[in-house]
Amino acid sequence: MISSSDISQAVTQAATEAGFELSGIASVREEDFPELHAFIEWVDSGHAGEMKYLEKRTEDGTLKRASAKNAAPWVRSVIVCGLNYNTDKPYSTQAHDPQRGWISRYAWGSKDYHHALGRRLQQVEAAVRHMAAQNNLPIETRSYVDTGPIVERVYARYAGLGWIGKNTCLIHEKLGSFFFLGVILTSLDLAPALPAADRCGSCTRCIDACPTQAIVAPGKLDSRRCIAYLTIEKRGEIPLEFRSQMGHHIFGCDICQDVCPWNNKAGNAPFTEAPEFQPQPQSFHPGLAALAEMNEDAFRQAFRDSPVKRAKYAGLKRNVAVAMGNSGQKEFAPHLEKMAAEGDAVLAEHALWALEKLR
Ligand code: B12
Ligand code: SF4
Ligand code: SF4
Repeated sequence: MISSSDISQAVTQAATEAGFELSGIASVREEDFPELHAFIEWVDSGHAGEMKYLEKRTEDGTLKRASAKNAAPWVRSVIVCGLNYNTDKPYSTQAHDPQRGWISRYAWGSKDYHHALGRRLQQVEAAVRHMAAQNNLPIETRSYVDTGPIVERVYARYAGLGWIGKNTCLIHEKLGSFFFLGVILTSLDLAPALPAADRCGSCTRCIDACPTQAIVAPGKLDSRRCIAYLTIEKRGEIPLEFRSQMGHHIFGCDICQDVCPWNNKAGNAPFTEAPEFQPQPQSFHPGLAALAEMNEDAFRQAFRDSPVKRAKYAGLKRNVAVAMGNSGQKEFAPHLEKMAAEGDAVLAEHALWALEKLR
């Protein structure tokens, strides 16, 4: 009879073979996870903004994400895997070319991370199912990369992959925080890992560096103020109070990770060799003028397999207009005038704001 620790070891081996740098197992003793209670308070305080999918409820009115059992009543353990996406390119805090916009580090690759992780997670899932079959163990599994109602960082913490930093990112003491998470829910009762110790200490660099004061308390982020939310998730108008602070950001934001000592220590934040995450020219620090001139077909073509498509054509153009306004480059005026005349009322309003700012 195979033991729970044999299975845990086999999971680690399968995850390593699939290319994951990190893996671990969390229990679903969620009554012991205070972060899930914090999630409920977070939603109730309105911090999710327009991301209504985070607020979905079960029939009895509880938040779906408050427990993995709402997604799969049979779940006994959660396997969590981490995949490094860091590459050998500067941080946003080191890039100052006013002609260019900043796309967040996680979106530079040739493939969307859902695809890159999903493919590897399926490999781990197949290995676990195979092992269960060989040992006549009945098994159910289901894997998610952002695609299920699971607060992934909480399970990652209890699976020992790292601690949740004051910037709310999961941090590993060697890998830093530039890695994605994927989870496999399983009906097997596996031995859980020990959670990693919190190593933020007295540091507050992320809180101090956030341009929009979105980290309202350690480990608590008000999405409505976060540039990642404003540039990716928010449709329609970006509130005026945040536009100037958005700087050169046109998709996502890395500042609270770029300043984190765990991504800056010598020997930390190693580079990935995964082919899917190697930076593509259209995504790494792209020229703003070329993006302003892009039509919808060119946008679809350039970002077909990239996370950038989530912002949609209208959203990216809107963000480009704001970055142009913040650039101080008067030569962008003709591009902005053209955007103001494209027939999209939201884009026109942002382009006019930018023209005014440049004047
Ligand atoms: C919604 C979402 C967002 C939103 C909200 C982010 C947020 N911090 O809540 C927005 C659009 C802003 C966003 C931005 C980003 N995201 Co995002 N996002 C998600 C998503 C889909 C859900 C997260 C969620 O439930 N948020 C709600 C909050 C409450 O949960 P949480 O942040 O996990 O917070 C827990 C801790 O803060 C904890 N906690 C920790 N310490 C403490 C201390 C105290 C005292 C208390 C009370 C609580 C507490 O309590 C919370 C749980 O209740 C997850 C995928 C998933 N299904 O989990 C990806 C995910 C979190 N995102 C990810 C990434 C990569 C990003 C960006 C880096 C992308 C970018 N560069 O633009 C930024 C990072 C910004 C940041 N500082 O978090 C990765 C994170 C990987 C990692 N190493 O941490 C995830 C896991 C996706 C993935 N599968 O890899 N994201
Ligand atoms: S991602 Fe940017 S805007 Fe959001 S909390 Fe971090 S530094 Fe602030
Ligand atoms: S910058 Fe400092 S406080 Fe913020 S997550 Fe990193 S170590 Fe923690």
